[in-house]
Amino acid sequence: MSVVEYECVGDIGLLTLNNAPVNALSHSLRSGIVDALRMASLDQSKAIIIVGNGAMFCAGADIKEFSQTPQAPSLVDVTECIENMQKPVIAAIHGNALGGGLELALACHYRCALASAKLGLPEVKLGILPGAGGTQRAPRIIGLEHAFTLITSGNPCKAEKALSIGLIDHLVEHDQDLVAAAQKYAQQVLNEGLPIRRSSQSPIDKQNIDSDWFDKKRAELSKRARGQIAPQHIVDCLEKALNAEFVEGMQFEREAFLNCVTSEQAKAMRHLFFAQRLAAKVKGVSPDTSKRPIKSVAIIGAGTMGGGIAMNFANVGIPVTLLELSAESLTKGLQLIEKNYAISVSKGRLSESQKAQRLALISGSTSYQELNQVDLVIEAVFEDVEIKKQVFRKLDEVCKVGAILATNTSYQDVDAIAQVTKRPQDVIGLHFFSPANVMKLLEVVRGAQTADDVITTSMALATTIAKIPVLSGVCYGFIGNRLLSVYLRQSQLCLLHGATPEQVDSAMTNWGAAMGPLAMNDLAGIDIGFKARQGLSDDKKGSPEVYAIADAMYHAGRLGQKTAVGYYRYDPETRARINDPDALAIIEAQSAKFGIPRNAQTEQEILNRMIIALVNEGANVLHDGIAQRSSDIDLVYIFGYGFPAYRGGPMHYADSIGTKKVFEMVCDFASKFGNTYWTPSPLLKELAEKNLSFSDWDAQQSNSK
Ligand code: T1G
Repeated sequence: MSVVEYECVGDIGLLTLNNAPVNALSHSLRSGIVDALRMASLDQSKAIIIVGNGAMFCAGADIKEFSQTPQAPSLVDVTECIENMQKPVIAAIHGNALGGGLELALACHYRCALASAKLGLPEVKLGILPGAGGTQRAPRIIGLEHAFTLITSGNPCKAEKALSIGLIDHLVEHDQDLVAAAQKYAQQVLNEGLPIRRSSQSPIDKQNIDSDWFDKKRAELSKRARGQIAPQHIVDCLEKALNAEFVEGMQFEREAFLNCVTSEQAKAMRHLFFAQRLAAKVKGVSPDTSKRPIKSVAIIGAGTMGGGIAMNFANVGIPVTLLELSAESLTKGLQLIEKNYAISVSKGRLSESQKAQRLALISGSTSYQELNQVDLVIEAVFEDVEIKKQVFRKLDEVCKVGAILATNTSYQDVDAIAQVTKRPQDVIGLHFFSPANVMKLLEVVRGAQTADDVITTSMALATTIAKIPVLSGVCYGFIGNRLLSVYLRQSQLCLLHGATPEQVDSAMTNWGAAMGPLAMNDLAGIDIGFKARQGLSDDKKGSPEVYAIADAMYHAGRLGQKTAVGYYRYDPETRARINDPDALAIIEAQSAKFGIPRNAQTEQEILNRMIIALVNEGANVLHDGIAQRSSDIDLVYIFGYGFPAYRGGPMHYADSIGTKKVFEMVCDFASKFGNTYWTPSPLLKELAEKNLSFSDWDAQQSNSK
């Protein structure tokens, strides 16, 4: 079956894109389109429709070809070929028209779409920009303001919105046959003698575009997309579109595109694109493994986490029962959920009726008996393993055969929890991140006896509730928190050795992290970390100086934002973070107490201590078989811990430095600070010696299965 099919039906030519699964514009598809258009230009057709076969119109350029030598015809050639046709060309869109797929449609003279279709230019999420005329045609069709939003957000817009901003010309109702409707629309274009409308020749509406419009947009993006290069290039391209001829604008866009696509940022974001698709695959478990139906869910504990978790299921139409010990705490929990939905309504992200629909799916209970028919239970009670075991004994008594029993623990031993039930094969960890209704990451923790269908059901369910699933084995803190503990430890040791809180945090935020470790501690509450450490065995706690500063903050009543003082002082009005000499005094006192000299540290050294420690522990997590692949660890840190996507995650960042260099850095730190906390991971050592990268290791592992 060829990737392009063309037939002339009456006087309408029908060109079908046929490159499953997403009609990615590979070289063969681009060539096929040009050949078919050449055919159409010579046959008796009076108009041509371009439509996609399968799930969607077109998902854009073939991302897999980015690292290959470009082959003609390019996508720009294809769009020129379409626009220069002497017969009206109409795009008939269903499913997704994204990136180059939408650029293809923008080169068409008219566009119609099914009401369920989505249209977008998501290139910025790959660290690039639309490279086939999107930055030049979009502003000519929908104006600069809408083009700016569409291209810099990268988020798709629904067909109805697309019609309202002029991105499409004709909406086809859900229940209609798209091709038939498009043929009828094409006939209407012909009958009404509508012109061949070439968007490259349309002027850009300058209304409301005052002289500093572009600079205002640049300033807005330097906040919203801090550290990213592509968004700034996009504004440059839009400015060129306004101030230059189309051909010159296309040339400018081409150069900007090439600049971005070869950048480290684009490589990092492409890595994440494919990492997300890989993460859902579980080694050793056949993708055909059956899945248990999840039509109803119960959450034990209506606290902040329980409420947020419940919202994820109600958001996708799955009824949820929230269980609490008392009616009072249940009411509190339900009120918090209502408040969260009300905030979404106030921000225009949700309609009142959607809010009502979702709240109607969330019910409360104080009786375990009422959970005897649910398909999945997620325990989200206080982080104490004995309390969790009590809950699981109860669930084991009341839940139906085949129900999945999950724990939202962030650290505890899932196997120990499973052991208190007579059905450990039905027990799994589903570790959500706070706020659970917002954070995209879901660590799926497979226990030693967790059944394959429980794993595949949980991985698929994560996608259903719009989460990114990452599979983890059982160890203290799983993937994310196990690495976090070595990262936070280094942040404390940097303070002891002479850094200030601001130096530690800005090392991470200047690297692109949303927040530094100490500001994060102040936000989460220094008491949380302190109490968690009390439950740790000495070997996990580490030597007394490691958390001496954090403990001193706790004992000084400096718990962070909740007490307006922690590693920083917080302005009572604005909550602005202020450097606090009192905090520094506490830090210096602990250095003195342990006889540790305070020396100046460069920002790079502070950054390296935290990131390289995290990478080294990442290698241990791979070596111990806790994580399936290094790209999974990258997803955990991007979608669970606010690491910058344009760095690709800690393991990808390590590959950009080179495992040999990373190994040497670990050894240097060991010689400088001792190897208590700087023992090179055996896997890191092996990769360095063999001059292999972590992604080489991933590939080897996936080939060895
Ligand atoms: N290129 C290559 N492969 C792609 C692809 C693409 N554009 N899109 C998807 N795939 C693969 C994907 O890896 C997976 O493979 C399979 O298709 C199904 O995808 C010049 C330069 C369309 C919303 O950013 O957002 O155009 O894992 O599991 O959940 O301006 O895929 O099965 O082997 O994601 O239903 C811009 C990217 C490109 C859209 C469907 N386009 N794709 O989601 O399926 S840059 C994008 C998506 C560009 C021009 C520039 C999603 C989807 P495998 P999937 P899905």
